[in-house]
Amino acid sequence: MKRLAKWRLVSLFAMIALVLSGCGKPFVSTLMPAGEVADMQYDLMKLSTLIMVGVIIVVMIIFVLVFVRYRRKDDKTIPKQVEGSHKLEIIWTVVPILLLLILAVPTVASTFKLADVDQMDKKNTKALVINVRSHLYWWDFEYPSKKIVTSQELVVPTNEKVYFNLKSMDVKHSFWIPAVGGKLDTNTDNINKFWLEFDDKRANEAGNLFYGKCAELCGPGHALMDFKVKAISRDKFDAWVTAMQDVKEPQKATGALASQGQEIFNKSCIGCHAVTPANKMPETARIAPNLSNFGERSRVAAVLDHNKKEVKNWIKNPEAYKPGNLMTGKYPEMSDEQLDALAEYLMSLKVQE
Ligand code: HEC
Ligand SMILES: [Cu+2]
Repeated sequence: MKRLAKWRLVSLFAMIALVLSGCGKPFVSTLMPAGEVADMQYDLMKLSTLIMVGVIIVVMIIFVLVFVRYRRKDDKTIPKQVEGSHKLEIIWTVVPILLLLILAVPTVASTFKLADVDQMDKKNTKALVINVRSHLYWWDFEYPSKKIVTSQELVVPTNEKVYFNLKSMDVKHSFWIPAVGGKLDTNTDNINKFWLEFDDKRANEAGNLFYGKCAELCGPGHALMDFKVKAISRDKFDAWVTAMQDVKEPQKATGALASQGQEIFNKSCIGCHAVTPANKMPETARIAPNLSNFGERSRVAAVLDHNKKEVKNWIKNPEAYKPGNLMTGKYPEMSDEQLDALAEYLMSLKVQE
C-alpha cells in the first residue's frame, strides 16, 4: 500500500515535469529571456535562487551532521546547559544580513533602471511610445506619434527601447509578455509607464511572434485575454507604419462576396468595430478591436486559429469561445451566406502584402 502511494507521488511529479517542460518555448518562456528587461529580471531570479539553494544546502549539511554526530544511545546524563553563545548569535545574524545585502543591491539598482522612463516624457522625444488600453477581454495599441491604432497584435521594432503607457478602460488587468518583461498593472485611474526591449535574435527564434497575457484575474474570460507581439526589424516596422498610415478610407473590398460582406459589416458591426487605423476616430469607434489589418492577424479574438471557419464560428457565438466577452447579442443573427460574406470581407482586410 505504502509502496503504491510512493509510486503515485513519483508518477505525479514525472507528469508535472513533463507538462512544465512544455513551457520552455522561446515565444513564451520567462526562462528564455528575450530582451534587456527580461535579462535583468532573469538575473535577479537566478541570484535569489542561488542564495536560497545555498542556504538550504548549508542548513541541511549541518542538520545531518548534528543528527548523526550527537545522537544519544544509552547515555542518560544531562548534557552541559549553555545559555546563549555570542559567537553563534553573531554568525547567524551577520550571515543573513550579508545575504540580504547581496540580494538587495542589484534588486534596487535594477528596479530604478526598469522604471526609468525619462526618455518618453521628454519633449519631441525620438523614442517610440505606445499607449496600451486593456478591455474585457482584448487589447488596444495606439501609436500616438504615428497616428495609428491597432488591436490584439502589438507590432514593435527590435533592439531598441519601446516605451509604454498602460491604462485600463474597465477593470484592472495586467500587461505581461512573459519572454520579454512585465507584468505591470493597467489601472482605470492612473497611467503606468515602463519600457521593454525586444532582442532581435530571440525574436527570430520565436518566429517573430511573442505571446502576451493578461496577468490579473479580471473575469471569466481572463485566461483567454491573450495578445501577440510581432517583433520585427526597424525597417520592417517603418514599412508597416507607412502601410497603416496609407489606409485613409475604409478599404475597398475586392470581389462580389467581400463587397457583400462589407455591406453587412457596415450595417451591423461598424458601430463597435473600426476598420481604419487612424487614431483620430471617435472614442465610440474604439469599444471593440480595430479590424483594419484583421487579415494579417495570427489569431481570431486572440484564441482561435486564424481562418474563415473560425471567424464564422466566432461571429455566430462569441460567448462559446470567450465567456463574458462584450460582443454578445448586440447584433442580428447571421445566415450562413451572410457569415461567408463577412468572413471573406474580414480576411481581406490587409494593409501589407
Ligand atoms: C456591441 C459591440 C460589438 C458589435 C455590434 C460587434 N462586435 Fe465584434 N467584437 C466586440 C468586442 C468587444 C470584441 C472583443 C471580444 C474579446 O476578444 O473579448 C469583438 C471581437 C470581434 C472579432 C475578433 C477580433 C480580433 O481582433 O481578433 C471579430 C472578427 C468580430 N468581433 C467581428 C464582428 C462582426 C463581423 C460583427 C458584426 C456582425 C461584430 N463583430 C459586431 C464587440 C462588437
Ligand atoms: Cu485578466
